[in-house]
Amino acid sequence: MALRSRITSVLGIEHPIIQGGMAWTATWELAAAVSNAGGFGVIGAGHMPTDLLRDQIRSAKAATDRPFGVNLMLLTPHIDDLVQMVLEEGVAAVTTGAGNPGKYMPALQAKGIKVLPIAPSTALARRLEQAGADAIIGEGMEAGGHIGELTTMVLIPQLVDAVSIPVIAAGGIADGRGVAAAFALGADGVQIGTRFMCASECTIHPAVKQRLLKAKDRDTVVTGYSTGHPVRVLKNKLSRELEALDRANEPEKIEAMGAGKLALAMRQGDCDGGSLMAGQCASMIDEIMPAADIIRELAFELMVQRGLKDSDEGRTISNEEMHRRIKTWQK
Ligand code: TUI
Repeated sequence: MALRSRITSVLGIEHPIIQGGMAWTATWELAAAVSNAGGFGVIGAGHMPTDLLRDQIRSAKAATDRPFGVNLMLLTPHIDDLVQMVLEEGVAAVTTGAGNPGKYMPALQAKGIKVLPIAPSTALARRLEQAGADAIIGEGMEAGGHIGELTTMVLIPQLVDAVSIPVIAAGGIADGRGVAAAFALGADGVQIGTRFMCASECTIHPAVKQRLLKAKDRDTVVTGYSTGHPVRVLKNKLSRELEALDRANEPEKIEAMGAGKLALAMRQGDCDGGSLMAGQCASMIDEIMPAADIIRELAFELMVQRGLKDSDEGRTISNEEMHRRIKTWQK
């Protein structure tokens, strides 16, 4: 069962599901598994050295014939080198976070690389559309890691009204109900991060996966507001220390204390001293399963939510047809 939308055509994928390109978390193993299952796998570059990201891209290419992408975190100091290397290696698409990728867009697109920037506001989305973005990923503040101010529920419909390119909804989506809700808000697809942290193929430390499985609804907190780069994490010893520094308005100390802490959690499994970046929907995850099963489950739940039967339309239905049916039901 698959739902076609504008984004499945743009990216050449089966399901309108993009995997979040999480730094120190979304390595080639996860990206290849998601792409092999018909979604869009994304390697998270974060602060990764250029040669390591090059190796990651080559490993993903060896593991899948399907399209996959790279997420570039624009705050990283060697971003120009990373872009240059991505231009040399080639990937199907680049997603970007934490800034405006406008100046890199012409070169990437000249190589046939689609650009899908993450935008937390309508103003930035409009600028990115004018700069030629292929789609916009609207990320609500339910998401993990570095976040904007608006919730997914409020951001997505406004983005859909503000731009005419496809909008991907991100932040707080962990199951088929969330995917269906994103489509109801007018999105053409979803980006899912936290749920894929609990994919079998995700290479983060097993201790972090166990923390995610144990998380309850109020177990995340946003730290670092005083730095201008607020970050959502699972509550732990580090987050409490960072909160105290936030209250004391000590942004430099927060930056210093946060350095290297994401890798400490994700790679070494330090769940007290490390930064456990994760979205609010961590509490909705109760099982570690292969990425292909996650995608199958999301696609099935989406179809159930939308009242489709397996036999409908040769098991595939377009977004336009879905909207036509919804209108028919309403009459
Ligand atoms: O980028 C993310 N999530 C991230 S990046 C990251 S690594 C990091 N670590 C410490 C501090 C900062 C980052 C962990 N999680 N999500 C996408 C996202 N992009 N969220 C918010 C934004 C964003 C913010 C401002 C995008 C564009 C933007 O533009 C400002 C402007 O107008 O240039």
